[in-house]
Amino acid sequence: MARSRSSSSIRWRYVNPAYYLKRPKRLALLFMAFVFVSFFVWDRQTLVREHEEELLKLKEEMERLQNELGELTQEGGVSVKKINTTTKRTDLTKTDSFVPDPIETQRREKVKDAMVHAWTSYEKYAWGHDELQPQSKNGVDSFGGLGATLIDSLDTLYIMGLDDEFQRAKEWVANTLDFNKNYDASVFETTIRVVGGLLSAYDLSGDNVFLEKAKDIADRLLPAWNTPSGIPYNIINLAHGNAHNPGWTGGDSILADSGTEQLEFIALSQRTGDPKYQQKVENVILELNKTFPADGLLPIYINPHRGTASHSTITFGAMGDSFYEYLLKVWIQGNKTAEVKHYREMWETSMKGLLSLVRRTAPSSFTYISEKIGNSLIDKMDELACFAPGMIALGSSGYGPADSTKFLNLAEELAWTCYNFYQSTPTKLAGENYFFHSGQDMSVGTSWNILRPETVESLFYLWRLTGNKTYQDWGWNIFQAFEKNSRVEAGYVGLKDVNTGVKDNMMQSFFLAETLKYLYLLFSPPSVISLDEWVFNTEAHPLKIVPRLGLGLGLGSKQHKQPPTTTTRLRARREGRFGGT
Ligand code: DMJ
Repeated sequence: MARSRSSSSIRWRYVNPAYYLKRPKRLALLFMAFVFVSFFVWDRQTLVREHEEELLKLKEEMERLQNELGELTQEGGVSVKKINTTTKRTDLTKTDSFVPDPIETQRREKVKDAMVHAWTSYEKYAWGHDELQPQSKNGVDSFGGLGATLIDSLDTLYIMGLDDEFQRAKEWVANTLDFNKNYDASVFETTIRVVGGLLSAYDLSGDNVFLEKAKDIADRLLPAWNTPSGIPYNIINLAHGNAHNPGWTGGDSILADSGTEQLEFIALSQRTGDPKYQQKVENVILELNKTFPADGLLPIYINPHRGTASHSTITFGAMGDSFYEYLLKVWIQGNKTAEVKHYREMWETSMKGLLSLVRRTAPSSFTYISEKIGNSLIDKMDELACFAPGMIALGSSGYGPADSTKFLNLAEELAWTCYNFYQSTPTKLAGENYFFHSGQDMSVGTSWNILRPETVESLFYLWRLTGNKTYQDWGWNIFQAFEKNSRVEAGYVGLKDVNTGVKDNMMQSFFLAETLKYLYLLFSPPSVISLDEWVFNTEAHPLKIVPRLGLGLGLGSKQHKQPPTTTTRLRARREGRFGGT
């Protein structure tokens, strides 16, 4: 009995703390064993949890890859991925931390009223036609009867929140729009207004009908690029696909008409997954790059057989303008990666050439961009070239600090000149072009005004990129001049003469697509169509910036890290100079 009691007490002594207090070595051993076991158990649990997370991730990755596999298209040996840009409507009501300014709000509403007036007049008198003639109250088909004003207006209606109007326009696109027209269409005009307008409506609304229609019309335009050099013919029959150049160019293609389809066709390839559109238009730039001059200035006529420039005018105005604009914007659309580096390089070369055309007037020292034939400069500037201040400002952030400031300053000086094209006339509306005679500052040449957007476009960019509200005030003054001189009972008209104010009978579709849109955005928060997320085509149709479809067409192939976005770099400048907005 005594023995059994003693063996049980021996067994239990190990759980008695007093036993260990007297034996510190054993206590230490016991502690180490405890730590080891705890760590082992904790480590196992962590591993299991990590494996579970890893498995979940792998499962998600597998699902994503399976989805992508379904979307992969094989064409011409090139694997391409359709990029899903619009799974839902774009929400334009997010305005971040923007504090609404009552004056801006009031001005924005006035511009919206103008759009309602223009649109309802078009709906009433010219529905489905290309353009409205407001004085005679009828429609005309200046672009082959493709509903140019209607398509040009889709995104403006959407951005302004005119939802019922947008719906009615969409129904027309879905049910009535027919591109099978025996009509010789301008490849350029049809691309920037119709392909651009439809793609923008698709990006904003996510409605597939717009993408299908964009593909339909682009397929009809594509044979225009089947030339020996790949530089397109500028006119094509929409029903039969016969392409040619206008007689008055002597068989040549026009620079702007040939180099202003890149944004739209690249966007179409991204959204359909079909590389053929992108290939055609990117090849044009590669071809022009082969003989690109040292000053980056191309004459306005290009021979489509040889792919080289013919002796003709060099200008940032009519027939040259948007070629330079698209060099910069394709670089932005391509996320500024190595694959699109040659676009930026070509653009920077052209900007050196632009600097060589810059002159100043006397006595007021207005900065302007002259034109050139051979070695002779011509002291003339089109209002059309007033897109350049906006373009230069947009591209300025891609330079180092010194050049960035230099180009932004140039953009601001040019915008001042363009604003004065308006301010210097009795109607306060700009003429079509200006001459700069010695000692006389500026004088109107061709004196009509057809509701063009270029100056307000530049004011929009400069306001967005500098935060200087002066640009809003200038835009407001121009808007008021349109209201005073161009608003009539059934829409808006141009002026035959900005000196007399005599009216014409045409509401250009770009007034709704561009002029009113840029004015509306000039008085909207910068997050509405942010320049970090969208790029505007030359008809002011915003296209969403999405990952580039790699076709290996670029001169460089390696992707590099994306540089800071335009607005992030310039926001810092804006906060320094103007105390933030
Ligand atoms: C528009 O169709 C486009 O902006 C084009 O690039 C130039 N001309 C008109 C507006 O003036």
